[in-house]
Amino acid sequence: MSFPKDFLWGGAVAANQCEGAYLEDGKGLSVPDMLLGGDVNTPRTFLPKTDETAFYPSHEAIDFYHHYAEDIKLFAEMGFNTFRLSINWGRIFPNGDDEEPNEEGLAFYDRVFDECEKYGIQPLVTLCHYEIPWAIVTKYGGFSNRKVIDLFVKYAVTCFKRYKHKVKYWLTFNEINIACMDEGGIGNLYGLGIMEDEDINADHRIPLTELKSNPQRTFEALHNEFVASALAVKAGHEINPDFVIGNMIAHVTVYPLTPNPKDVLAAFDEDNLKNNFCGDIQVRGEYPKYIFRYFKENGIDPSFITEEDKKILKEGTVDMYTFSYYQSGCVTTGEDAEMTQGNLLKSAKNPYLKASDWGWQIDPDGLRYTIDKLRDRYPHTPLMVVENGFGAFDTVEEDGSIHDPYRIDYFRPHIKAMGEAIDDGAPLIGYTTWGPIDLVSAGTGQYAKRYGFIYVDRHDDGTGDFSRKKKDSFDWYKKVIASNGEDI
Ligand code: BGP
Repeated sequence: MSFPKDFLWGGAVAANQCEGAYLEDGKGLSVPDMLLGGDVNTPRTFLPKTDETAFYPSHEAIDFYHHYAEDIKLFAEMGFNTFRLSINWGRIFPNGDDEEPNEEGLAFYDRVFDECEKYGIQPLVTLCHYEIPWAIVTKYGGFSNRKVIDLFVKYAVTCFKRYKHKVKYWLTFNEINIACMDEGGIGNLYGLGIMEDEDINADHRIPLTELKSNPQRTFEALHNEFVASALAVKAGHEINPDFVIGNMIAHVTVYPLTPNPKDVLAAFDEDNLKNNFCGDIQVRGEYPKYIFRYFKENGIDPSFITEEDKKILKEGTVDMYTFSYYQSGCVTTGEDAEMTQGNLLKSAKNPYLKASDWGWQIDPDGLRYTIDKLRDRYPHTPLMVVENGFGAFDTVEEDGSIHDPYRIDYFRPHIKAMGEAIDDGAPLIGYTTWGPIDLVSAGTGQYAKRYGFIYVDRHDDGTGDFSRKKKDSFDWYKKVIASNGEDI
């Protein structure tokens, strides 16, 4: 098992899940600022700003905005040479369509990148990690409006120019394929900034999984996002030819539940729609043929793909393919299969796998299978796993220690699987675990679903003093990085 010498090791966070300070220094509201927390069985809910007493987890999150120096120091102690974070779009353009960017927002990320530089940590920056400014949702209808392409490109160019000498690695949209997953309107809102008027104007809580959606609007908006991403990639390369700009796909690996050829075909189709479609466009620069059958069978008129857009997609292909991997799922055409929860996707339960408390099926072999498949699909494109991790309840012992062997048990075989994939010839260049420090869950809005090597004293009832503590897994990951993946 041999990780390359210059392998990127680190962790990943998103601004809305860690920063807090949701209106500080000129920031405007972004989508997650409108969402309440749920629990292990209940998804996050949308509540228009009518209830001042409600608890919105992103408003304070883990207060990274004021703790970033302490946190980056801890990451450096673990040996990170990369740190994936997102810029909160609403810090830079509070209303999405402001003439001038917000200087205080820009200055915050200067401070963060300078702190990384102090320790030789390369930032890997996501431009949009579910953080579309709320005003873009209400005023423009999110990416269903072509004007938002220009707003995004202006934002991207502002960041590229400002941080040209501080950031080399960029990602355009986090999990762009969330729009193709079937959890109600959650993908529309998080990924595309679309919410139907009836939901925006509701006077009661709406679970994210019950938001309304309209497939024609979804795929048109997703197309606009592909165009925005491609234009940003092109502009980025003009600003600094050394930039490495990637896409980001939520990879929910699927298997047929049985050897019934009908299940095999159903899994193949699902893999194409949910995992491959967006990556194929962003890596190869054109719509794959299989999607037109799906469009036809689902009454989606593809006339939104113009000749000019096709040219833009070709000119804005990505330099690397990055993805999140947490679990796998099964697909079946049978009707009586037991279903399980998952990251964005409900799927049939795999009898060979265990699952987390949230029903996410644990499958390290699936990671090797996925990387090997991507190696063959995109033979000339470097790959990076930019999210992988285990959400769990943690307990703080009386002496302040936190024993989390279950987290190490999750990571160990996943890291091993990456090593095997590298031995199989995969061009894997880096790995950032999800949530190296506890943060707010994207799916449930919980604090109790903890991912970190670093514990944060903050709880779902709004208590806690935000202090940080190392868990047992902290020293374990430090050792893994120090040995370049040998000592696991
Ligand atoms: C991915 C998101 C992350 C992150 C992760 C874990 O889909 O990109 O933002 O949160 O999933 O999901 P959750 O927070 O719901 O446990």
